[in-house]
Amino acid sequence: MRNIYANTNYNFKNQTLNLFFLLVFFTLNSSFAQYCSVGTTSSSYWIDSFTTTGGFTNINNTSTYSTSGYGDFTALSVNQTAGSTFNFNITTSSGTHGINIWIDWNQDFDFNDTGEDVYSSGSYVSSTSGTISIPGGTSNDSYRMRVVANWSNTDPSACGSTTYTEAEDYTLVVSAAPTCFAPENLTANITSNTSADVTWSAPSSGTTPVDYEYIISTTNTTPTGAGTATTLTSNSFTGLTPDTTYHVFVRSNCGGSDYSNWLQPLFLLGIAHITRLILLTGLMIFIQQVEI
Ligand SMILES: [Ca+2]
Ligand SMILES: [Ca+2]
Repeated sequence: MRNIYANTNYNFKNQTLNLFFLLVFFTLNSSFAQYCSVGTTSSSYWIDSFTTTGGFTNINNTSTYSTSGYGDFTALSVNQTAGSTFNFNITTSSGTHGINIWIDWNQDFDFNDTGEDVYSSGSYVSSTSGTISIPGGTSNDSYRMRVVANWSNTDPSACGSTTYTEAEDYTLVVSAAPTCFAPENLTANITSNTSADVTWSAPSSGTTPVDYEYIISTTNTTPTGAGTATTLTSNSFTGLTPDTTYHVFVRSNCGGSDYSNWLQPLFLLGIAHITRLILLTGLMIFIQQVEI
């Protein structure tokens, strides 16, 4: 009997040890699980812009060439419910590209599974747009979306380093429909080199807002706090610094602590140049670049 107890004890210890190593393995494995790298050996071609419409929150990202051909824009997200769709538009730097988009629906850190190749241009395009469907039953969660454009391949891969490629990663957030929607039609009118008027319109869906909040910033970071409240659907910003990029964020306040997401920044105040003819005394005419 002693031997049996001894063996039982030994087996128990052995199984505990195995379980320990199994847990360590899975912990390490999940810690290091990551998406395959993708990029390029050439900086000649890239994705200029990736925008979405039709989501509760949309992406509006203009970018140039990303270092090594990979742009991590996963902080930017398009938000929509399962069983619905959103639209995308892509423009490229120059020439024509083959373009593919993937979404890692089963969240296993690859883009190989059935249905994960959500868009393929199938041919060379300089810009393209389309509609992506979120399968019904998709769990509310965040999903990796990868966009790859290749100047010399009509069917670029999601992984690996290839010539004339740029890849950009974004996030798709699948969630229940909100009740408070962001304002729409955010537009900016630059009125001088230190001022601009920004207007928006009430959301066409959801609860009618009590008022709106806005924040003006020189960084492209979504606000975490409250903004300046207004019942108007416009605001004039003055005292701005010339030659500076500004981002304006606007959200709806539907009352009862029900706020919309911040509308993605759409407004850049830079310098616009016009050519002004200056007629001096005599017959001399100068051409001067003037900032407005
Ligand atoms: Ca880019
Ligand atoms: Ca997958």
